[in-house]
Amino acid sequence: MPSAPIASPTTIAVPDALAKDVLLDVVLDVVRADPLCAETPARFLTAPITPAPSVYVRSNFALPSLDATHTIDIGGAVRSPFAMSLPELAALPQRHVTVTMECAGNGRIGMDPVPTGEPWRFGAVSTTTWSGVSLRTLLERAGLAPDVVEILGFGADAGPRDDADGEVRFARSLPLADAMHPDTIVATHMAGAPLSVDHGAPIRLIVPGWYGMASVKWLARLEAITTPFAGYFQRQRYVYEVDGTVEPVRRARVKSMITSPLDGGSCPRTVTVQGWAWSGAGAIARVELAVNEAPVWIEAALGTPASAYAWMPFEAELMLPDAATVTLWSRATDTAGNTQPAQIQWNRFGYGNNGIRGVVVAVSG
Ligand SMILES: Nc1nc2c(c(=O)[nH]1)N[C@H]1C(S)=C(S)[C@@H](COP(=O)(O)O)O[C@H]1N2
Ligand SMILES: [Mo]
Repeated sequence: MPSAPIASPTTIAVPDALAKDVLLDVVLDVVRADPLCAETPARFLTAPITPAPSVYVRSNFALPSLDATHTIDIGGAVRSPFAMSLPELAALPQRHVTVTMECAGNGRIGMDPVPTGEPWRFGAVSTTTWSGVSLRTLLERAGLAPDVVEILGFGADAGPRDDADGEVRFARSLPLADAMHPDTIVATHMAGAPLSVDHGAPIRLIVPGWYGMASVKWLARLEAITTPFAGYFQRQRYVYEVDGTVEPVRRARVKSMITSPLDGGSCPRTVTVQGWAWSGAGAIARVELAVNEAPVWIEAALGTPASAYAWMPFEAELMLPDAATVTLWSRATDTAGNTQPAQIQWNRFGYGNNGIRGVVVAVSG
């Protein structure tokens, strides 16, 4: 039987502290060192598939160290609860999904005033291929009770929080329909290699289309539940809180990002502007570009995304005005009819900033 060994240390997790910092600075922009929260640097965001060492990392607590004997428990409102080992998972049919995953806090720094939380700029988004077993396969084997409404995933990580009593475990629930989608997977591999510790070794959930918090890392237990989960990371964090009303963060809002020319870089007056657009609510229908404050939006050409869950490439050749610097704007619309807003509604924890963003470039020649 094929086994799924734990990842050997990647460039992210080298033993020597100094070497780790040096390597990290090359492949990731570190937002917080411990636990690691780090963005994909802008120069790596031009690639359709993000180089594996530069896939962004977001961890709330100290990393649990799980070994190859780790098993996950599947239980709750099911006919036959069971535990599953890594070799058992590896023996089941494998599914590969190429996914653009974005942290709900990506772009928090662009909000005014900047809410509390990790000061993410614009690189907490990456695209890579995850491999594992459809969550559905495990749920069908367990036999769900007819009144199950959500599937709850527990991570093996926990820690104290300022606004909660005792230790809080990372746990998130998914509506049954999303949990049963064949492309929602219990993943053991990223970019063809066993998961690194930072990305949730040895097992994590991957939920295409949802902001990253749904993709529980270091998966320890799956529980079928008959009433909606109301835990800390479901009702106190990863919620849009506006004037005391709270709405859970779910699928990724429609968004776009100009990757070339680079924000803060330079380009000639005739320039091909390129970037990515994505949405958790459907495919991308349109991307438009604008220069400075001009009220004219120019339709960009769309390319072919790496998968139905991966960002859509766009590009347009523009003739820029004769000015020292210009601001380039992009605005995406998805097939569900959602368009990026000029101004997003501020929310307490700074999630879901999909407001139209301008990149500033110096014009040469
Ligand atoms: N157990 C656990 N799972 C977790 C988290 C965490 O802190 N603990 N962070 C979540 C968040 S907020 C995001 S954006 C993604 C990031 O996944 P990555 O670090 O592999 O990019 O993991 C999610 N899964
Ligand atoms: Mo996140």
